[in-house]
Order: sequence, then structure tokens, then C-alpha cells
Amino acid sequence: MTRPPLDYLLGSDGVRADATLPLTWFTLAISIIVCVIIAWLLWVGVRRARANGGAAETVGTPLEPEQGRGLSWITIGLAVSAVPLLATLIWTMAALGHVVGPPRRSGMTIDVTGHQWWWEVEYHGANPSDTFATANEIHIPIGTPVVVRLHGGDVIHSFWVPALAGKTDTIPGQQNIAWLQADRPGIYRGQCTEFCGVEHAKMGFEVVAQPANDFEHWREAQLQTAPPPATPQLIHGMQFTTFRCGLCHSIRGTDAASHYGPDLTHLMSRRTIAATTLPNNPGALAGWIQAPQGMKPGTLMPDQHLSGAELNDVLAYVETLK
Ligand code: HEC
Ligand SMILES: [Cu+2]
Repeated sequence: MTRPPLDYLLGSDGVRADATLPLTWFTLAISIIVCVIIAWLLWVGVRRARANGGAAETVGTPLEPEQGRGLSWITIGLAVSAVPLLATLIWTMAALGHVVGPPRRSGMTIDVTGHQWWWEVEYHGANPSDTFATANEIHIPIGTPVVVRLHGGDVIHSFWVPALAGKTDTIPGQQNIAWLQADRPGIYRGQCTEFCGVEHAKMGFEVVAQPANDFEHWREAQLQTAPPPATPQLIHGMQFTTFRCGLCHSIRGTDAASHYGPDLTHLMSRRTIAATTLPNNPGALAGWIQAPQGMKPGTLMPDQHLSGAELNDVLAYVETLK
């Protein structure tokens, strides 16, 4: 979805951002105006002091009676600055009232965990078998408030989708609550905004807001387990992948069941890999599996050094994880 640049500055796409965006522009404008006025007054003052022979000569000499009148300007200055400050305070309180609490009747609750340097996303349903996990791509139905329970996997991260809502930290050992609501379909960029180590900048994610029907289709597809391998190459690929990659990854329907790294059950349904570092296409995938350290130095997935044949089998199998 491309939007005109001005729309990014002035527009928001969800109720939470709607409440904070105009306040942000207001406080920025007031701050700029105050800076300009103060700089101008300072300049005027310096010029006047120079015209009167410079400030140095007056240091230590008692004030002439008429010079004491300058004090009234301080009172006026305080009164003038109190007005925008008070307005900002009242507006801030009103905006907080809109964004802070999750709506009482939320449509959906998901769990999001910040890891160095990717996002684990977990969906739940009425039954335990309705639970599935994905990574770095959060799908939500439009027009529905979605409560996001935030967890910290290792260090403090911060969850931010600028067009939809403000920031909320993910803290190890504590659960924080954020909520998202998108007004229209779209793909909204999210980003970790609390410095969390070398690959902090490459800890992005996407929120895909869809009409309720499309979202339901996506959910149904995600609930499926991985398809059984259909050819000898795929059988070998699956065996090798679960043996080698299952140490850290989960593929539902196989023996790979570790949650150290992203769940790969529906890897090919995602638009990006490695927390938006790379587009999800066969070339990038092959490069990532073989040498992730070259693309995201420091990432907790080690280079795999597979032989050509092993890599081919792994890729062939992984590409069936739609
Ligand atoms: C020692 C643990 C470990 C092993 C072994 C491992 N990975 Fe990973 N993998 C990770 C971690 C951690 C990430 C998240 C990296 C990041 O985004 O910074 C990851 C990310 C990925 C991703 C990107 C997923 C996404 O949605 O962003 C793919 C694909 C992947 N690994 C495939 C594999 C394959 C295939 C193998 C086996 C050949 C493998 N990995 C072996 C830990 C591991
Ligand atoms: Cu982070």
C-alpha cells in the first residue's frame, strides 16, 4: 500500500494513534515557537546591552530604581508560558484517557514476546488446539480492538507500531498490555524502540490489518500442521531439517519443537524473514539459512555451513511450509 508522504505525517490509522498524533504536532509547534521567541529576545537583549556599553561594566553596581522594573517582565513571561503548558497538560490527560486502557470489550487477545532480535506472536482460540505461533508478522482484523499481552524473553524491548499506537515496553518477568485497532486494511510497519543489543535496529515487524473474512482465512491456514513430505527429496529434507534446525525451531506436525527461534510451520506465508531484515524469497532464504551472521551480524542463529545437497533438500522442504 503506497500513501502520499503527507498522509504519513498528518494521518493515522487507528483510534489510539488518532488521539496522540494531533497532540504530538501541537507540542512540537509550541516548542518551536517558544524556541524562536526566546532566541529573538536573547538577541534583542544582547544588542541592547552592547548599545549601553556592554554588560561587564554594570556587574556589581547597584540597580538604578528604574532598572528594577524589568521584574514585571518575568511575571508576564511566566503567565504567558503557563497558558500553553496548562493546555498541553489538559490535552495530554484527555489523550491518555483515550489510549491507556484496553477497551472493555476487546475482540481478540494475542501474546507477543520480544526476543533478541525478533518477535514471537501467539494466537489463542476457544480450545487449546486453536493455539498457534508465528513470528514478526501480526495479523489483525480491521475495526476490532486487539489486546496485545507483551512479554520480555531476555532483555527489555519496546513494541511500537507508529501508525496505530504508541510504545509499550516488553519487560522480562512482567506482563504489559497494549492494544491495537486499525481502521482500514493495510500493512503497518512496527519496530523495537528500546535499545536491546547489536541487532536492535533489525528488530522490525509488520502488522497486517485485514477484513474479518480474510483474517479468518489466514487464521484457519495457520492452524494447519505442516504438510507431510511427498517425495524422497522432501522426506530427506524434512528429516534433515527437524534433526538440524529442530534444535531451535518448531514445525508443527514434525519432531521439530523448540521455541528458541521463530516457528517455521508457515514460514512461506510470511512477507519477510529475520524480523523484516530480508524479503522472503528463495534467494534470500538460502542466503539466510547458510550464513545469517553475514546479514544480521550477532543474530542468535549460527551460520549453518550446509553442503550444497543438504541446502537444496532443506530449501525444497522449507518451501512447502506455506
Ligand atoms: C542455534 C539455534 C538455531 C539453529 C540451529 C537454527 N536456527 Fe534458524 N533461527 C534462529 C534464531 C534465533 C532466529 C531468529 C533470528 C533473528 O531474526 O534475529 C532464526 C531465524 C530463522 C529464520 C527466519 C524466520 C523468520 O520468520 O524470520 C529461518 C527461515 C530459519 N531460522 C531457518 C533455519 C533453518 C532452515 C535451520 C537449519 C538448517 C536453522 N534455522 C537452524 C536459531 C536457530
Ligand atoms: Cu528489541
